[in-house]
Amino acid sequence: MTVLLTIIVVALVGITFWQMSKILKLSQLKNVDTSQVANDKDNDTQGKLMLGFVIFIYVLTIYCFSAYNSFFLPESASKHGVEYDQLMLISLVIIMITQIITQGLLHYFTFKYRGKSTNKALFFADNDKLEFVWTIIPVIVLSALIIYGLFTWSDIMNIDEEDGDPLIIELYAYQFDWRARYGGEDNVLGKANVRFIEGVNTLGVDVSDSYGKDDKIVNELHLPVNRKVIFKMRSQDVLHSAYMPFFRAQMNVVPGMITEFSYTPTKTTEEMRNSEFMVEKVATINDIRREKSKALIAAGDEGLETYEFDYYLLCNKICGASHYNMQMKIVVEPEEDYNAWLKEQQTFGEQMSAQASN
Ligand SMILES: [Cu+2]
Repeated sequence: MTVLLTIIVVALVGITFWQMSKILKLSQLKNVDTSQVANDKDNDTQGKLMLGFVIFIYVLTIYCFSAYNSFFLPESASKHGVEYDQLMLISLVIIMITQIITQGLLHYFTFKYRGKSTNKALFFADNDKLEFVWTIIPVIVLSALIIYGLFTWSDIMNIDEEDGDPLIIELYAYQFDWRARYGGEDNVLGKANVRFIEGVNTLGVDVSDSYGKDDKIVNELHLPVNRKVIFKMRSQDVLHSAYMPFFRAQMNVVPGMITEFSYTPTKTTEEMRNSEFMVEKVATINDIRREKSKALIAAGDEGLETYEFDYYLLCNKICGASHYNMQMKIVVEPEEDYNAWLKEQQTFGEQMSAQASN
């Protein structure tokens, strides 16, 4: 009954507004300009709106840069990341300067030369010199940017396994977790295929391949600082993406093929934790957590733990329900610590014989 009454009331209010608008229209008929052609007043309003719009965009840009600059990533923790950041910065600065000037001019002139019935447009055919200038400048600037970008890209993407003594690690993705496989003593990964997955052999390592026996499969990625790492990526099920923002690294992980990415970490986890950027950031996060804990404890729940920074390998492709939680901790440490950690890990051969004896 209440619903029916509400509907009737809403309908009646609607009809009232409709009738009132008709009366208003009729009463104003003499003063309203119904012409489709813009008059001076229309042009004046549009001109002022254009100017207002560009000012709004500038203010918004300045606000966003100052309010959100704490969300920028800190200095890169990998060697190639420095090049990558420089390319990004140069492109961004050139684009920003160009767009600030051109958008400003575009909107200002729209305002300045807004239509007036007393004005007459100047007939202007063309100007070769002017056209030459505004064609050649973008050509030179864009070519320089593209060539610079191409060189940086091939520098980062060309993986040379012969160069130095790179560490070979397999990153294995599945819904919804990661595993890392180290080549063992020989630094050579045994062959693998998802068809071999059985029991403890969750990565499908080929048991008949002798290179696989000393491989080590772990769920925490440890990297020695300043040594080049080549990641060979494999997916068990769907498309994933290995994302390591602090190292400026991202690569799709595709079922049925091996994708590669390589970088040299230059900052240990400890160094990153002690950097000015991170100390400040962690302090802010912990302030927020402390405030939230107060509310939680008051409601009878447990408070939040104190946050400590760690590098993470994240999945950056929406791969299913628990995609948001698909992550693996990365520990970058001095060579000795890395060697000590690796020594403690069980080899694939040991895992298989443990399964057999069970
Ligand atoms: Cu994923």
